[in-house]
Amino acid sequence: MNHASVISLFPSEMERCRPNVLKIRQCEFVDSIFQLDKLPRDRRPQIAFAGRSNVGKSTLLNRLVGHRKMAKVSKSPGKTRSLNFFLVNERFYFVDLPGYGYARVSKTERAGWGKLIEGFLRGSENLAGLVLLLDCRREPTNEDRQLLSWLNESQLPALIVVTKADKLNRDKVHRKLLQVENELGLPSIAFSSVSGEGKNELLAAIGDLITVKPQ
Ligand SMILES: Nc1nc2c(ncn2[C@@H]2O[C@H](COP(=O)(O)OP(=O)(O)O)[C@@H](O)[C@H]2O)c(=O)[nH]1
Ligand SMILES: [Mg+2]
Repeated sequence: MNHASVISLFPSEMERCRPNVLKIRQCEFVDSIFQLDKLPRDRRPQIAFAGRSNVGKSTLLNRLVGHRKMAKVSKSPGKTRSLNFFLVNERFYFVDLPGYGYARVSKTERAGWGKLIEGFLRGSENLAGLVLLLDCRREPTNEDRQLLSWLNESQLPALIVVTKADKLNRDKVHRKLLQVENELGLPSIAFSSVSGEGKNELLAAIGDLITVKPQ
């Protein structure tokens, strides 16, 4: 049985096998970056979160850190176009990347974000991995695949979070996880910010990403 099926059938069993679930004690907004030369200079590892707009990224981040402050910052005017850095437990950063896939954004603006995200995923020395969010009812887009290919050049790990898992029955969610794993070749976790499903699993996976980052 592969990873995805274990998770979706026996989440509590899985969580018992992962005693090192990361506990988020503290999370503070540090900076919004519009240019790559302004990245934080310290060596603490960074975990990036990406996904098309409306995928549930703000809601997931709130759920992970346990309060609303984080996504409030990320939603404030101007900061939806920047890389937003949050220091967690004074130990590592969560980096909230701009959502993509908006029809209303101009081509020029989109190209600008693309460059920023591409530069970051290809070049950030302290990036430890990417969490890519996909809506359980949608297919991965070209932009989703593009992000993964930029990251791949740096040979950094990524994992997929299939969001809004409460919108489908268990069987369909399970099939979606398998489909995503097959298509993208990455581990996937089902997540619902309504039920809290997947939260501990995701925290454990993030804990692994931070720990395995070579120095
Ligand atoms: N049912 C359900 N709705 C969700 C979930 N996560 C987010 N949403 C809803 O999806 C919409 C977009 O969420 P948001 O977090 O703002 O998406 P973002 O644009 O990726 O930051 C909002 O109406 C949320 O309430 C979830 O796990 N389950
Ligand atoms: Mg958002």
